[in-house]
Amino acid sequence: MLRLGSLEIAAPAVMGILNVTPDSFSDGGRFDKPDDALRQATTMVEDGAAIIDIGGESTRPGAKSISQQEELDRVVPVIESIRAVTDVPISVDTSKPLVMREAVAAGADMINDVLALQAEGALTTAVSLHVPVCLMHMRGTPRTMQEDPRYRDVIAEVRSFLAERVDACVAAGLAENLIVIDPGFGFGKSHAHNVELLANLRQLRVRDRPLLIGISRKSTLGALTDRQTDERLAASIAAAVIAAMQGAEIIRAHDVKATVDALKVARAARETGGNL
Ligand code: PT1
Repeated sequence: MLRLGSLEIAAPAVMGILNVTPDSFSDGGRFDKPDDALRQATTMVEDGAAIIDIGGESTRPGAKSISQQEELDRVVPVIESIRAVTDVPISVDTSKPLVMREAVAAGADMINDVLALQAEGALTTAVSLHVPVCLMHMRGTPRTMQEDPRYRDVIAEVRSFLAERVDACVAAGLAENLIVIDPGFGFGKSHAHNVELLANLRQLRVRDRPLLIGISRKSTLGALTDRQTDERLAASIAAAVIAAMQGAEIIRAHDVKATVDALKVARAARETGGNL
C-alpha cells in the first residue's frame, strides 16, 4: 500500500490521463466537453485507474501557456462532475496556485505540478491545502525545452533537482509524506536521456518518496518504434513494466485497462522475490 497522507492506493497504481485541453498531443481534444470527460473518467475507473489526473493546460513540447481563467473554466466543471459520481482520487495537473485552490475546493485530492511548485505562490498554496503533491523535473519551458537539451549526467542532475525541491518543500512546511517525485520524461530531455532515466529509476529515489512515471505514448517511444502516437500502446506498456519492475509506484497512462493488466503481471513477478 502506498500512503500519501489520507490517500491510500495499491502500488504499482495507474493514474489515468484525462486531458481537457483542445490541443492535447495524444487525445487531440477528444475529451474537451464535460460530458465526454465524465464518460472517459468513468471508463478509466472501471478499467482500474487508482487516480484520475485532470489537466487543462497542455505541457507537451511546443505547447503555449493559457490564462488562469481558461484553465479554471476547463478543469473545475470536470472535477465537480466526476466527484459527483465517484470517490476516485482526482489529481489536478496544474502549476497555477489559484487553479490548485479551486480544484481542491471542487473535490480534487492531489496536485500534479510539472513545475514542482516553483511558480510564484505555488509552494505556500500547496502547503496550505494539505494534499499530496507530485514534484516533476523539467529543464526549460514546454515551448522551448526540446531545443538541444544537454546534461553532463542526466541521472545525477535530475536526482539532485528533485532532492532540492523535496528539501525546499519540506522546509516550507509541506509534509514529507505528501510528496511524490517524477523525472519528467520528455521535459527537456533527448530520447537518449529519456531511455537512460527509464533504465535507472532506482537511482532517482529521494528520501524514499514514491516515484511517478509519465511516459505513455511519448515521442521517445515513437522514435524507438517508428509509430505514431495512437500506435504506441505496446511501447507504452513495455515502458510501464520497466518502470514497475524498478519499483515505480504510480504510472501515468492513457490506456488504463491494458496498463492495469500489465502491472498486475509485473507486481506478481516482483512479489515472488525472484532474481528481478
Ligand atoms: C509527466 C507528465 C505530466 N507529462 C507528470 N505530469 C505530461 N507528473 C503532462 C513527448 O515527448 O510525465 N509527469 N503532465 C505530458 N507531457 C509530454 C511531454 C507529452 C513530452 C508528450 C511528450 O511526446
